Amino acid sequence: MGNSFSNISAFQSLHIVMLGLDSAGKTTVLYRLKFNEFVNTVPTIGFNTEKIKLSNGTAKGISCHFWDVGGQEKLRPLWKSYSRCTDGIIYVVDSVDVDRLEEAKTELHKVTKFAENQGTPLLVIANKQDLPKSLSVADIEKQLALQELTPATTYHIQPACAIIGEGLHEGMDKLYEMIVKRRKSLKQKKKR
Ligand SMILES: Nc1nc2c(ncn2[C@@H]2O[C@H](COP(=O)(O)OP(=O)(O)OP(=O)(O)O)[C@@H](O)[C@H]2O)c(=O)[nH]1
Ligand SMILES: [Mg+2]
Repeated sequence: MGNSFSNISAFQSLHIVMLGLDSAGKTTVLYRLKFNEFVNTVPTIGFNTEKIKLSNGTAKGISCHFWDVGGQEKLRPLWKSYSRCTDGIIYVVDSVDVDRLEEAKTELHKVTKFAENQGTPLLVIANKQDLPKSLSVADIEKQLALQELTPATTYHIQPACAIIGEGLHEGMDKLYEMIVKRRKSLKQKKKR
């Protein structure tokens, strides 16, 4: 019981919101995690929600309540209310959609600036790494200016392919670690 993750299993499910431009692969990630297989998607109008018990890695057995919100421009105003007071934010990026990386950056920085999202751990999924010409994680990190996010934002960027699920569990482990750390430091601050 001595490991640093044992505490959180007593928590109710983690509340995770998944955001990103349309066609980045959010819904593919969601159903890959849920069913452990590829599910063909259609563009999300509104949102999808699933309760998923993670089946791998250090976060194995942890229940997560995912909210996957559509990324089309007309739906982005919804992001604010869906991301409010979540335990973690997943931001999915299409690693070959170079022309829209600037747009992805603007939308991400907007989300992390909302007062309610201050300090919420962020997992950036650099998706579609199976495709030729996909940008490297280092390039995406730079183009999204992740190091310029509000100082309170802890983040991890994870290369992934949602089609086969590669990288998703590693990413979830990192997000989970960040959530545990944040909860611990909030608890300590309360004690003082
Ligand atoms: N090659 C490749 N295609 C992917 C990957 N992940 C998703 N896709 C494809 O990308 C397209 C869009 O995926 P979705 O999961 O529907 O994208 P979304 O982010 O949910 O889009 P919205 O619902 O419109 O916001 C689909 O054709 C997926 O099959 C991946 O890792 N590699
Ligand atoms: Mg979708």
